[in-house]
Amino acid sequence: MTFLQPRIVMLVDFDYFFAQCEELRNPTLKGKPVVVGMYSGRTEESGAVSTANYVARKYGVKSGMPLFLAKRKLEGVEAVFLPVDYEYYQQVSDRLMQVFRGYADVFEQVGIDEAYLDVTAKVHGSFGEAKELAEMMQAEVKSQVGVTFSVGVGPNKLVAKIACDAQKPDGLTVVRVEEVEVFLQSLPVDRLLGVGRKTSKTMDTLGIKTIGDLAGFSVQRLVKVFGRTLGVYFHNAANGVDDEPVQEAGEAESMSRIGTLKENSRDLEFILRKADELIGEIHADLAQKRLSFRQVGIVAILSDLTVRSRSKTLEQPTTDPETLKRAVRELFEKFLSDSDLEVRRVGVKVSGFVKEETAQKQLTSYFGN
Ligand code: TTP
Ligand code: CA
Repeated sequence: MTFLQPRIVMLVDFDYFFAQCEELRNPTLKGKPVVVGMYSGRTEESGAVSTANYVARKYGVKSGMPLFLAKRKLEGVEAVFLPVDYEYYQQVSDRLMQVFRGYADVFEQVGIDEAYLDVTAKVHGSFGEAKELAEMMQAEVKSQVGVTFSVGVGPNKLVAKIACDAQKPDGLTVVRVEEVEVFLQSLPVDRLLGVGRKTSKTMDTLGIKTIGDLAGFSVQRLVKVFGRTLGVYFHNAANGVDDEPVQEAGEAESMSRIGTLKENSRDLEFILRKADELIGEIHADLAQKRLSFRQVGIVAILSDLTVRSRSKTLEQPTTDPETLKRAVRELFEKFLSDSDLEVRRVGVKVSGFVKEETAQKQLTSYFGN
C-alpha cells in the first residue's frame, strides 16, 4: 500500500520540432519533405540531419542520419533542406512554454521541445479531466500558435514520457494507474530511459526483451549484473514506479562558487587559476544533477570591496568544463581591461539550466557523424 498522494503528470513533446518551426514561418513548406540539417562545413554535403518532418520520414529520413544519405533517400523528390536556426526555434519554444506554464500546477521544462506538467490539483486528481485538459491545450495551441505537439498523461513522469512516445504526431495517450502494467509490458526494454544499446544487449542475453520481462525478473539478479543503483532503478522503472517530482528548473536557478585570492591581483593567469578550482567544483555539482547550462557569469570583488559582475550567453547549452573555462577567461579578460583596481575575491556562476538528457540528444546528432 502506498500513502503517496496519487499524481497526474503530463509530458508535452513538440512534433518534429525544428522542421515544424520552419513550416511555421514558411507555410508553403507544408506537404513537402523538410529536412533540417546541421552542416559541419567540411564539404557542402557533410553534416547530419537534426530532424525531418513526417513527410520526409516516410522516405526513411531520420535524426542523426548523414545529410548525403538523406539526400539520396529523397532523390527525385521536391524536398527542402534547411540549416539549423537555433535562435528562432528557441523563440518559438519560449512562446510555447509560456502557454504551457499556464496550464500546470508545477511546470518543468526539459530542453527545447519537452516539458512536464504536474496537473494533479488542476484536474482534481481525475484522469478524465486531465484528458479533456490535454485536448483543450492541443486545440488552443494549434489555433493560436499553429504548432502541434504530442501529450502523454500518466501517474508519474516515467509513464507520461513513454505514453507520449506511443502516439505521434499530434497524439494524446492517457495511461491510468490501473492501466500501467498492461501498457508497459509488451514494449521493448529500450523504451525505458537509461536502457541504451549496450544495456539492452546485456538484457537480451538474460532473456529480457520487453518491459514486462524486466518487471518479472529477479531484482537481486539485476543488482548483481548492473549494481545496486541501476538494478533497483530498472526494476522500479519496469514496474512503472517513479517518485521523481515535477520540479521547476527555471532560468532563475543558478549555481555559483566564490573564493578569495591569496593576494590581491590584476594578473589574469593568477585569477584564472582560482577560477579553475571553482569551475571544477561547479562541474562536479552539475554532473551530479545532470544539468547543462547556457549562461556563464563572473563576479569580482575588488580591493575597495566593490562588487562587479559580467555574464554571457552561450549558443548551445553545454556541460563541458572547457567551454566554461573559455567563457570565464573571456569575461575576466574583458573585465580587467575595463577596470584598474586589484581583485580580491573571484566568483563563477552558471545558470539557464537544461536537463542533460535533452541537451545531449541535440549534441549527438552534431558530433555523431
Ligand atoms: P525530438 O523530440 O527527439 O524529435 P522531433 O521533435 O524532431 O520529432 P518528434 O515528432 O519525434 O518528437 O527532438 C527535438 C529536437 O531536437 C528536434 O526537432 C531537433 C533536435 N534533435 C537533433 O538536433 N538531433 C537529434 O538527433 C534529435 C533526436 C533531435
Ligand atoms: Ca519532439
